[in-house]
Amino acid sequence: MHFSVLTLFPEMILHTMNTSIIGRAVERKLLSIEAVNIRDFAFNKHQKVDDYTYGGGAGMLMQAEPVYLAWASVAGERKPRTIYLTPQGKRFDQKMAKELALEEDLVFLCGHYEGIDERVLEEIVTDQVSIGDYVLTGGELAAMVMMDCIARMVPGVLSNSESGETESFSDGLLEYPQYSRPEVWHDKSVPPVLLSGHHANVAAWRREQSILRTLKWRPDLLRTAGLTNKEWALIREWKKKMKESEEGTDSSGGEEMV
Ligand code: 6GU
Repeated sequence: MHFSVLTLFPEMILHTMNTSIIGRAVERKLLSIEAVNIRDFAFNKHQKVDDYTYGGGAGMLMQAEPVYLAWASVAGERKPRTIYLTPQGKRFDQKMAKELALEEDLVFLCGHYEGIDERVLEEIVTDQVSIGDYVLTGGELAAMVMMDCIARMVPGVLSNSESGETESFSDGLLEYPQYSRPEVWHDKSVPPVLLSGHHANVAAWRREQSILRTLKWRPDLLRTAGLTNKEWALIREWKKKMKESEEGTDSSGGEEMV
């Protein structure tokens, strides 16, 4: 898989993406990442890439021509999937990542200032994407979030032990808590079921913990998580207990909820 990033800060991309698991994948040639400096395509005296907006208003806009030429330098004859990172875009999620991971080539366009001249976006951009409802100073961090997420789906990028099968969202639920040695740390013990060696009980406990966490932190995910009737009944019971402990009417003090 090949990523091209059109940016005013290529070193920000290269430095980060050549680190850790993604860096290892680049070294092993499962992945290649190219950062193209848009400023190299500003053929004016001061290599200026921005200008005032027509119609007035605060802030500067990235101009169409250098963005277009930077894109043309990587696009060649093909028209690769070209993603513009913007808070106005469609929200990025695991499903979109899965779909984009099927592409051979992806181009990421990172804007700065108040954005980019609309005319060049119309000509080169196939997808406008946002990584969440907040505003960043530029598209680079958002592009790197997307690349990290997409790259880990490329076969061979993750080792078996890093494989994503049981992680959050693969079954539509948040991940269960995990523990490693020592067995007791800061007076906190590992939940006994995990030491029991009873695989079915461990699996049942983990599933229950996943559902409980999802109920607490991301209840919006429950509806589409494919829960059984028994699990929905459990949720109703937990909710009742949570409500009781909030109201202070629970004699047990809600201890078993934690
Ligand atoms: Cl994709 N870009 C910028 N600049 N800000 C964002 C974003 C993207 N997603 C959320 N905030």
